[in-house]
Amino acid sequence: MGRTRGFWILLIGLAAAAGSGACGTTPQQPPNIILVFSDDHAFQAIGAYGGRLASLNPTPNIDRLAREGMRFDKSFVTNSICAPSRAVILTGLHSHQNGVMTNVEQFDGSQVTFPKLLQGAGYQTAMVGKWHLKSDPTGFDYWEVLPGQGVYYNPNFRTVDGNVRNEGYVTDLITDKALGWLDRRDPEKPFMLMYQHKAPHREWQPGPDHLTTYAGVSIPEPESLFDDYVGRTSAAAAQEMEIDRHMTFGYDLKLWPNTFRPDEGLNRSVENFRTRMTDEQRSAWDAVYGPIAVDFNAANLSGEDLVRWKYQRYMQDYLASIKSVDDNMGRLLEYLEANGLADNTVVIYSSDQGFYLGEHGWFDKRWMYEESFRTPLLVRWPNVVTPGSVNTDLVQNLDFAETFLDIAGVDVPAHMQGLSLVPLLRGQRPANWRDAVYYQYYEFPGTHAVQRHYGVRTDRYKLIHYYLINEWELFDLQADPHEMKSVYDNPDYADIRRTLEVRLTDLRTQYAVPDDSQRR
Ligand code: SGN
Ligand code: CA
Repeated sequence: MGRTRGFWILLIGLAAAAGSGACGTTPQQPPNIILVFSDDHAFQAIGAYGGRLASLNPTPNIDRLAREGMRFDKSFVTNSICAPSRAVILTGLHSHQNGVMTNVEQFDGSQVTFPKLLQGAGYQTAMVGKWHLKSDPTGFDYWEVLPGQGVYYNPNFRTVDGNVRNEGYVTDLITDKALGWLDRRDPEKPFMLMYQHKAPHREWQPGPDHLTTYAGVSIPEPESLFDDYVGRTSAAAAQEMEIDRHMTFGYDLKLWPNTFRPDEGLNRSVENFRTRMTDEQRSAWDAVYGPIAVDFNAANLSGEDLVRWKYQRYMQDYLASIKSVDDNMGRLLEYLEANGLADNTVVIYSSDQGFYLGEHGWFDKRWMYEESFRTPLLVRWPNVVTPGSVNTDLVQNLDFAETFLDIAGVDVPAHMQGLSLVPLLRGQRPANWRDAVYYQYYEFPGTHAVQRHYGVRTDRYKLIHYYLINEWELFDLQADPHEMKSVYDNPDYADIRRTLEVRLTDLRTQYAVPDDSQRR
């Protein structure tokens, strides 16, 4: 399966002889690949995607990938949660095939993964940062990962030599390690680096450089901040991810001392992570958060005013955490330029899934609704991707493995279930490109109480089945882009509903999805 260095020399020689080197330049070796991957980074919080936050939340370095590469606007996950998304990316298989259906299962690292195949083809491979798959990473020459979710300040990292505490802020440390590995690698061989942030995952702790970046900034609210969940199934109202009822004061909003809601308990307290900080980090932190708690206690808010205040605090910390991700993207891009690597390195930015920034009154993810089903995808591939291009085809994280193998010129195993995005990156849409994507979420009962569901999305419609309670939703995304009113029972949509039901059954057959209706 693997390809040798001799293969590459032959391939490059043939390409040069055929005059097919991209834009007349012949790369020295197969492209390097860097996947810059963050955790819970909503497309709504990336400048290049526009939207209500774009003007006050510039992400200039991440946006460079869109300006110099391709922005995918219909990029989806197969299962909107962390470990499953990562397992899908490594294997090119849906969750029911790779065995990681929820955050609970351990990844079976003996499976075929794209890093192993690249390694076999002569690539140097590395995995740095959030991993979350429990078993030791396989298929990497070098790995250094956060245990579990990791922490923001002074995190431990797991390595082959054990678990080591590092001093500093996690986003900066992960970048230091990624750039350190690039420095140490063999420059004669191509590389593939998975550079994966913890940020901006809950509990959204800003780094020392951005503690005050959004202080006092008023963030626009989404229209559905006070959603009443009418017009959808019982699942929407039964979740536990509301800013109002489920976001905690001590832990999420970092009020300290946590006098407002002592019932949240110590493990829900900012005190937990303050103790891990150095004296210097803690005084900088307290100088910002101390007065916020004092003002909050004095304001004595309730009802909608309280929800609005929580939303602002949440967003200020979430966006500030992203600032460090963006700064560090700047460091990476500068490094590539300074080291002559920019032209022959494909840089991809994505996240394990999207996130709710107050839409439907929520934080977190899990749903097949757009905010969490969609995930950012930006790809810079100099001399191949047209700068500033935008793609609106249906693509998924299921496609990453095949895409990376294709970029490297490595054969794609027949059992993988995605599609290579390389033709789309070249601006050549295959005539038979997929017309629908399949989704399934399994973690129920579980954190945030989102019902199990599967569904199909086409360019315009989305059909969702909450199969344990046998309730259905159908959305016309053109008429109702925010998915506020299901038209499942609307007779005007009867034909569309039937067509989608057939398409859903076909997809379940195509992907060999087993019946999950009895699982509890
Ligand atoms: C933690 C968070 C949840 C989050 C899950 C999964 N709670 O349990 O809010 O949904 O992780 O996130 S917390 O109290 O620990 O912050 S995932 O990105 O890893 O899937
Ligand atoms: Ca996540």
